[in-house]
Amino acid sequence: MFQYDKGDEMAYRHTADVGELQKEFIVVDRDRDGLVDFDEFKELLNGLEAGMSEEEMQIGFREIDLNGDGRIDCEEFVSWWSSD
Ligand SMILES: [Ca+2]
Ligand SMILES: [Ca+2]
Repeated sequence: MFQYDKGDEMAYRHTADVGELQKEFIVVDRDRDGLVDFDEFKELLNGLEAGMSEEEMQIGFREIDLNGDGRIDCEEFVSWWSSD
């Protein structure tokens, strides 16, 4: 699973607390239905200027969408963010 071999990375994990991530999730979830769909995910990445192609974004979206229902819920978002 996680490899705690880098000190800096570990410190970062501790600063990213779940409350902050839930706030971030609400910002990303623009229509407030409690789920982030692919369009909302795309807007997030475009806002971050991640410079990813549509295809790369789809691959990333599928990686985060652990239960494969085509939408990212808060739990999936938090576990993605904390494992990055
Ligand atoms: Ca939504
Ligand atoms: Ca999901």
